[in-house]
Amino acid sequence: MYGFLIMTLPRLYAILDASVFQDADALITAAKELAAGGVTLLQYRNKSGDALLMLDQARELKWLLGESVKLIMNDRADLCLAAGFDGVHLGQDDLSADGARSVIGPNLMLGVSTHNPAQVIAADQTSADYIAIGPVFATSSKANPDPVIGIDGVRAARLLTRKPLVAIGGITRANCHGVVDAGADSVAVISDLIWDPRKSVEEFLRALG
Ligand code: TZP
Ligand code: MG
Repeated sequence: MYGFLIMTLPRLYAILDASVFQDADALITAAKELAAGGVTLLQYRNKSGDALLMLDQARELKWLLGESVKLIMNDRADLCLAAGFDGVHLGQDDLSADGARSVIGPNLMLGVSTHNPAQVIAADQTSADYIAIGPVFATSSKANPDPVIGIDGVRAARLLTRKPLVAIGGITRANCHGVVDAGADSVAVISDLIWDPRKSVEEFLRALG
């Protein structure tokens, strides 16, 4: 978006982490339930390193949900394009934001994970469309997570960027309201959407409304 068009993110940003599910059927079932509950922004996260499997699952998600849900590929700009996704989400160890931008072009969505104020300031200078900050609370969904930043970390990040801010890490139906109060535009969630995804999404949307 290159600084002239600030997009609006939905309050809830669901993350479908392949490692949580026993098989592809379970993953696809969960994705459909998330969409049925009202999810409109969904990240596909698969840390297996199996690009063939990722592309296969991503294409199925696109075919099933592509009309109603914006789909974001974690880590891989190439697979974002190959699957016809709407954007890519990068960590600090992935391709740089501007490198990924040159792969995906000007129109697809680009997000960057940050974990401290210096990273927020750096990401703010890039062509990223949104900045994720976290972990806000303790999380067991990420290997070797950075230190927890707490609600105060969200507040600090809010002061450092005008880009849409996504809070992530340990966010639940019970604590999401406080995270948005601290300045997050959206909350990204893995674990608190796993059990009964449709009901969980509905409760998140009520809590965030
Ligand atoms: N990045 C920072 S925390 C996190 C990622 C991918 C995991 C979020 O998962 P959960 O289960 O919602 O804490
Ligand atoms: Mg990554």
